Amino acid sequence: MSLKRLTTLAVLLGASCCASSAFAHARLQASDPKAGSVLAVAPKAVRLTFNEALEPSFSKIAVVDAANAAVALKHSEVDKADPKVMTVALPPLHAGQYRVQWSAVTSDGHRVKGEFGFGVK
Ligand SMILES: [Cu+2]
Repeated sequence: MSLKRLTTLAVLLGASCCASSAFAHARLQASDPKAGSVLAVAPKAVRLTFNEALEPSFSKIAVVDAANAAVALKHSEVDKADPKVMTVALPPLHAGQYRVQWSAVTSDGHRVKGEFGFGVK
């Protein structure tokens, strides 16, 4: 069996192992602003909705601008009433491109990271 095939098999096995477990990895299901959106009015917050309840102490949102400089943010908050939702307030944003970089831990304890962009006109 080739190395490539072995790797593919390992990936498939890994995927089926986690998909069938009671707890799933954090997976982003919706965001505000939406990925790839260009907004006429700068958003006042980033709101992310996940597939599972988040562990607040291990989950956070960061935002960087087009020069990859971090936008100064307060702590991200996991919604107490709906722990699948994490938000962070934004300062007034200039026109430009931004990237939201999130990391999230759900009850299975795995850290998952992701990012997406949005623009402000
Ligand atoms: Cu997992």
